[in-house]
Amino acid sequence: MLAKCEMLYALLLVFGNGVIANLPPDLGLHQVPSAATTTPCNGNDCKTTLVSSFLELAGYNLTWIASSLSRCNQIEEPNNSAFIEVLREVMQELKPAMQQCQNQNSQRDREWRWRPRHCQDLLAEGDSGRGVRQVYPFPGRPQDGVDVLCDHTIDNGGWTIFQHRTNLSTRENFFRPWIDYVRGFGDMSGEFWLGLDNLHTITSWCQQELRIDLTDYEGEHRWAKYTNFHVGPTQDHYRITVSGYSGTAVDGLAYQNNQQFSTYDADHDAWENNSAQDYKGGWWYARGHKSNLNGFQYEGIHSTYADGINWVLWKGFYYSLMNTTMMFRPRA
Ligand SMILES: [Ca+2]
Repeated sequence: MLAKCEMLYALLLVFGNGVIANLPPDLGLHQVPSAATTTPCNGNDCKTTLVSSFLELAGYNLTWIASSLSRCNQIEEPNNSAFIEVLREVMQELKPAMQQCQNQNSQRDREWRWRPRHCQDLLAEGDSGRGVRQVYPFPGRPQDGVDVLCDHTIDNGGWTIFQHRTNLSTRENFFRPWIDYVRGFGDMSGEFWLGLDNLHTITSWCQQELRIDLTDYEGEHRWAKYTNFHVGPTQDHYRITVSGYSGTAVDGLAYQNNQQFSTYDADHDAWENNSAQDYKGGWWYARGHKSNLNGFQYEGIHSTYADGINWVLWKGFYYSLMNTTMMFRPRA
């Protein structure tokens, strides 16, 4: 067993002077993760930080590292011929702890990769069709799953559907309070809203694209696609960021872009009135809307102003659509 000071000093020399590349490969120092070895390094504090992070990685506890470092800063430099031998012994001592650490990391990686984060992960694993699947979208919580509706039939698949309206006989009430829109509601075999908390979590992984499909009561279908879609955190009332439109439906979300989400009991719109109350839905209202896909399910033409399932730039304020689907996937 090497003296603590000898070991620490050898490591300080290696990391502090950046000499890893010139050392024999059998020492095993190339296995040290890059974060501990590539930081530009000048001065004793920096050397100490690198050695600390390496020893912590190898399984030594922080108290041991701190007390050893404080007692070992006066040591004499060993002569060059002995240095490699000292280092070889150091690495022999550290290797089992490093190996254990690496095994734990790769086990975690395997479990994480095995669990899909979203529908596109499932598609990559060979999933097909359309249906309810379980995904694990929470970083650092690989055990917590969420049911989502995946679609692999539209536009190359990999979509996570978060909103669906349809004229099936059993219709869902979308004129709901804040807490329902946060948690989600409905039935994925019919009409539903996935929930703002999940929307925020899953759209925060990386850049997402959004697709919206719309059908009217005459059977005409239109679509809108956006290359950038994000839903902000609860503290920002799930603010929407959406841009990069293409499609056939005309851009019905440009007017709602950068707005917070509102419901009749949580008014975060940009208007002195309460849009969610007036337009009977939950949405990213501004001073009103140019789209209202969570509005009341009138069937086609309605006489009341702007409170149906409206996509205004296509059908106006007095026409409620038959089917809507809103879905997202990581941008390729
Ligand atoms: Ca208001």
